[in-house]
This record gives sequence, structure tokens and C-alpha cells, in this order.
Amino acid sequence: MPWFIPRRVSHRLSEEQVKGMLMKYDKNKDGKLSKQELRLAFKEMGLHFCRWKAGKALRYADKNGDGYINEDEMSELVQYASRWGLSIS
Ligand SMILES: [Ca+2]
Ligand SMILES: [Ca+2]
Repeated sequence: MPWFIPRRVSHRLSEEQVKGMLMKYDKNKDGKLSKQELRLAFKEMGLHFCRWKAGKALRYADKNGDGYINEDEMSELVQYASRWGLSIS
């Protein structure tokens, strides 16, 4: 399946659900997602090219430029990442 065609998901996840899932990957519990944490999250959600996508999503959503996704920036991240068809594995 070409990577640029979003995978169809049987049910749409709400933004809150996706946020909750992503925050489970905050391994060091600092309340922010680093690029490594994001990459792991994407990988476990079944995304291909997770390293590349994590970098792209981080650059897009990281509004204050600190290299991490905090709670405020999470909405941007979720909206951006949802185009890739996130799913619960
Ligand atoms: Ca973290
Ligand atoms: Ca940030």
C-alpha cells in the first residue's frame, strides 16, 4: 500500500483518545514528547516511515521550538498525524 494513501480506520479516534495514547509514550514522564518518544508511539500505532514522520510531525507541531511536544502543542500534532490514519493496534 502506498504510504501517501491514508489507511482506512473502522472508527475515527477522537482527539482526546489519540492524545491519551500518545502520552502513554512519555517514557520519562516529563509531560512532553521527545522525537524518540513520538517515533516509538507512531511505530506502535502501525505507521510506516515512523522516524521520518516523527521528525516531520515534530517540526510542524513544535510551535515554541524547544524540540518537544507539550500539552498545548499536542492538538496540532494530533491533527497533523491523523492524516496518516492512526489506529489502535
Ligand atoms: Ca517525555
Ligand atoms: Ca514545543
